Amino acid sequence: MTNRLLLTLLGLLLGSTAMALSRPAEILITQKNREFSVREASIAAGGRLLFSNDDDFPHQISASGPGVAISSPLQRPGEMLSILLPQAGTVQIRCGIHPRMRLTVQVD
Ligand SMILES: [Cu+2]
Repeated sequence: MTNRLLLTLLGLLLGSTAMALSRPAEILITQKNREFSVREASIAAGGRLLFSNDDDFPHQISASGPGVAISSPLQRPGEMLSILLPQAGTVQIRCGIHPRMRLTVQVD
């Protein structure tokens, strides 16, 4: 193997590692006026989504995707909810009370 090829492979390896590290491990998402603060998010595998309820009525979050199948209890105003996303893939989040509240999370 030539030195140039080795350097190229090393560069690719470091580049992909840097990309993986740039994914956040935790994202805070607020719920206000029957909306999630974002409709799309990217997070590292093993990361956590934190949901605040900033409305004055309850929400109820469900999450489905690789390694996650959650239907939360009623989340009352002011309560926080934490959801672990253990595996890479696409996770769909929605509110069981307000069907228009949807969020797609890419886990890498
Ligand atoms: Cu809701």
